[in-house]
Amino acid sequence: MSLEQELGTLAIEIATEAGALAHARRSEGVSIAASKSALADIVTEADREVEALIHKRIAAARPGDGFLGEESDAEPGTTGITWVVDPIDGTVNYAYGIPSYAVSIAAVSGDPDPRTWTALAGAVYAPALGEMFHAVRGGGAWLGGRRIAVNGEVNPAGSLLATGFGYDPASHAPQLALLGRVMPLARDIRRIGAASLDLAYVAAGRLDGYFERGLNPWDHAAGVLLVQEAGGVAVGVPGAAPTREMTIVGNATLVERLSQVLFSGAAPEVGRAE
Ligand code: LIP
Repeated sequence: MSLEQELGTLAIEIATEAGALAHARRSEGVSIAASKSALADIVTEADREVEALIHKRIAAARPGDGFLGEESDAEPGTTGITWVVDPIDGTVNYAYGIPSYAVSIAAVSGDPDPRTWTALAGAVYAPALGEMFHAVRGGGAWLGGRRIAVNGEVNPAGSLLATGFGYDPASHAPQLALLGRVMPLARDIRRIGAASLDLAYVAAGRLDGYFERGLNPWDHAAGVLLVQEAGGVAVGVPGAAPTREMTIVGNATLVERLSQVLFSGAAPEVGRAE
């Protein structure tokens, strides 16, 4: 078994157990533990409990690996592998009882920096929806046992795009301005509320494209690998990998058009992308 396959199998196993815990806690009732960067940026007791479980399982299986989780301090490793974890992505959905939330687990090599790391394996598991998206580098992207792929064409009717907004109210006006620039390329917009699922849905062809500013590394680490292994393209600011500054994914043509609009500000011709 290759290293990628070993990491991928472990990611699926742990995401399955962690997702079951999150789902169980949801059914018991969710308590908000604290707010973080803004009043709307909440963490639940379940977020912390699920991340602790994931951390424990990874440390037992692969002592020496690094850990970068949303709810705990970064832990450098000694093996060159770091696990990048969002225990419950879509926390606000989770708190409100909306089923669009997921456990996102990725294993990366190199420095734990999204500008330079190489993602080797990833799993995005939505327990309330019973869907496990997974990929290992070079092994394609999968939904359970079914191979998935991005939509390879730009639809003349326009693209079904997803995006998201930050927790800080001050970020909303500029993010809405970006959305206004993008609308001429879109047939419609979806705001699912969990970046890992937005990315998984692009990989599965359920969305044509997705862009968002302000994502944390754990929001996109696994989902970007899914998109790449599904034949898609993932970029950040022009010439760079996805980071907090920007994440844009889809087929190559759509990503190029989105990047032009988002960074040049030039609105495309009104009407639909050809
Ligand atoms: C969320 C992302 C979502 C974004 C939210 C938040 P969390 O992550 O998945 O796409 O719009 O602002 O960052 O906080 O639920 O782990």
